[in-house]
Amino acid sequence: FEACITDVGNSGLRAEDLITGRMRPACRDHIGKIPIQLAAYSGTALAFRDRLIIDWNKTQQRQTFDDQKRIYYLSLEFLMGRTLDNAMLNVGLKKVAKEGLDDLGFRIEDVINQEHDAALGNGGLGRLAACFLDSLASLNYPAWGYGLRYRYGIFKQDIENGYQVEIPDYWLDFNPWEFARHDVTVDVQFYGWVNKHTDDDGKQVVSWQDGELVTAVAYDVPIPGYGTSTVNNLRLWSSKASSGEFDFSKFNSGDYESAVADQQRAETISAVLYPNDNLERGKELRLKQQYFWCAASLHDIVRRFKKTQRKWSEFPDQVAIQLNDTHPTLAIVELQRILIDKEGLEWDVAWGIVTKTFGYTNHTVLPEALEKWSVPLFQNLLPRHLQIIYDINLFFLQGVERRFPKDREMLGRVSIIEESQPKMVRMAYLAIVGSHKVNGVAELHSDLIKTTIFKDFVKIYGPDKFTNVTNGITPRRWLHQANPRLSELIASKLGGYDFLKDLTLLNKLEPFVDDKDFKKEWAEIKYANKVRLAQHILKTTGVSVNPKALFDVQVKRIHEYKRQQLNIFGVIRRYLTIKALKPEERKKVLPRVSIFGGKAAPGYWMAKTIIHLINKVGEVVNNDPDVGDLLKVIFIEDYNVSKAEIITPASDISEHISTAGTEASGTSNMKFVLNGGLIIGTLDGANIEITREIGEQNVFLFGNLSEDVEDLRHNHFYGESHVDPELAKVFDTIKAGTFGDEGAFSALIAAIAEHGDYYLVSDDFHSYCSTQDLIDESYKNQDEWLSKSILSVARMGFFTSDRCINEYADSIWNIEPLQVKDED
Ligand code: DL6
Repeated sequence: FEACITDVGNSGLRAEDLITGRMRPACRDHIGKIPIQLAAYSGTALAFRDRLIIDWNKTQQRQTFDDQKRIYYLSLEFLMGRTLDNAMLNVGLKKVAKEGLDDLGFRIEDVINQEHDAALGNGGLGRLAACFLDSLASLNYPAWGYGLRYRYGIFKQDIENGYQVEIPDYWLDFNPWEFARHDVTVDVQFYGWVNKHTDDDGKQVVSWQDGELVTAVAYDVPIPGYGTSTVNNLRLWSSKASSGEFDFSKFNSGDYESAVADQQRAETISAVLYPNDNLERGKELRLKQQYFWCAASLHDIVRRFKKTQRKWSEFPDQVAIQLNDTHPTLAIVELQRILIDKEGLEWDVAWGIVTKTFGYTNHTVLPEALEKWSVPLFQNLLPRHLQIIYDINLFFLQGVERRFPKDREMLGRVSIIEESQPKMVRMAYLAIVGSHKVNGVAELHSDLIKTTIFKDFVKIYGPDKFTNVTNGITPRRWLHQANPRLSELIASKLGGYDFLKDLTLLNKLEPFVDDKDFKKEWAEIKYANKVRLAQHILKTTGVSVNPKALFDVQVKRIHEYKRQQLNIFGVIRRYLTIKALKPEERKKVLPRVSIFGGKAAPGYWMAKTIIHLINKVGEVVNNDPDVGDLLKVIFIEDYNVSKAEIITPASDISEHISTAGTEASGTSNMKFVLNGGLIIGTLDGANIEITREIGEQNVFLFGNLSEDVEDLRHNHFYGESHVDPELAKVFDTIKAGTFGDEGAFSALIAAIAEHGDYYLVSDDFHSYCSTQDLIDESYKNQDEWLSKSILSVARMGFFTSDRCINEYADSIWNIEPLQVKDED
């Protein structure tokens, strides 16, 4: 089979060649032994891969020859999803592939569905990185992504008896989109000790000695741009034992375990993605992953720069490195180490180069997500880096002291080292001190970081170091690929697909808002997408849902701050309301399907309890004859990128209901609106800018504002606080055992009723429910609903990740796109 697919890939044959037998007879024999759909997938993928390789090579040559400044995007997560469909669309040959596959009796959808998602990410942060890669290539920026090649991506989620069960996701069985580069390796050092001595010229020499070496092997993934021949590179590092690999003498003498232990320990580094979203746990292996990846990437970047034989002072003119959150902050320290210990630069000269090179993006203000590492752990694993961090801190604090001599307390507040027991390294502070720009990911979030967690740093550096780049999404995947019929309809009105490269062109749809035929087609497409989702739901859950009902969707990681509990409590209230109606009154109720999806971090008990409650409510509601089609509650298992591509185009309303001030941006809000779904949301993250762009009349807003959150929390503890009466009824219903063992949900209720309701579920419940009632009323007027839907899409131009990347390029990276001629 391997030989067979390699044959197809290497020879440039097309999908049909695989099936019709333009290949070695030996390969043909294998066809009978593998599922034929998978064979068709392999053939198609390898044929497209061949095309990409040619452009990829040309792009790399062009970028090297041109020698322009490059951007290196360092992210521990790249949530790429599937590649084949995207590759076919980006190179503009999906139609050809479809026809070819049709002729051979295959449905292109079945072939596409053979691919395993590349799920090297947890949620928004990783998916943002994937959208950015698409935009960087589509806009012809010379750019590389650097990440880790986890053997296991985010776990697969099964639901058993209503509970989440985690199954390993081994995604590498057959992955045609990566190229092992055994010729590109870096030895990365851990542990050991630091030797400082003075050489014969009286110069201090520092070297990091002994310890353990682990080899990083590069795996390259081509990233094709849309409508361009640019194919950028994503380099993922895999760990293996450094040379020597295997101690055969130990093996032969019977000491099998220790013979393989080194090898296994090394391979463990890139084995698993940590499955936490917005939560850091401080485990040594995680720090090892971070350093392993930063060291390998920095080595690679420096190696490439040195080939140009430029002076070190030119490094920041050639290299921009963006830190996707604090996970890659060690790259700052590693570059400083390379420059002073290996290249012999003076500290200040080196530090000037480092700080001009890095930019840092903050993605959260949640305290539990802000990374801190214990000093003793650092000391043991990375002794030289800890010394450098102490020096960075010393010089930084000296500067602060000079500027603010009267504010002694400030030194403790901004120190990179927290004087706790044990002492901790505050990675966000290190990232700020080592970067020339810090950005948040939506306006509110960028303001909040300046006024809360990084307030002192604004005083120290001035406001200009802090900026905002509101997130965006790629319209190629999230409109054209996920919703081809809507994309086609839009193209038919705008005279082509240029909007996929300039999303602001969508505003030309506004005149069609009263066009009856257009509206009819718009509605038909939404309905067809809902039918497709209903089929998926039936197949995967056995529950039949009515596509004419209002589809209400909340799909994202399960987290108390994202408030899926608010949603399910609202669903229970709805259930109670329907039950209390007389049969003739029920006829007036608008049928609704409440759809949930998302993973809980395996150790996050409260999030798992929320999943459990959703499933238990579903079991009761979906089987209650009094309710019938009026309400269905669905939990879609194993939510991932490819499921999002089915779910997003099918929503009528989606929920973005985090406690104000907690969701940095959100990006699914953008995806849903771009697909003609309306949203219910709090004034949080990018909801605010979406509202500004599309108009308040097109968004269902509710809830308290971020500026009131602190006072409300304070009141819960020190003032009058009570549970909203409607919510209290919901709690009584749960406590009565309506949804099974009431004890299973007691912690969820207690968090709100007894422990201070940190996420303000009770405070927002009334406003949430009345807004949901308003949604029911609005949906009944389909004509008006459609107008809102069309207008919203027409005004979503701002939220393309192309705009976002151009902003980063201009205001942070100072890079230019490469001119690409057609004949290139
Ligand atoms: O910026 C991408 C994405 C935002 O859209 C979400 O609002 C935010 O929660 C997420 N942040 C994280 C933080 N994790 N860490 N570290 O995932 O980023």
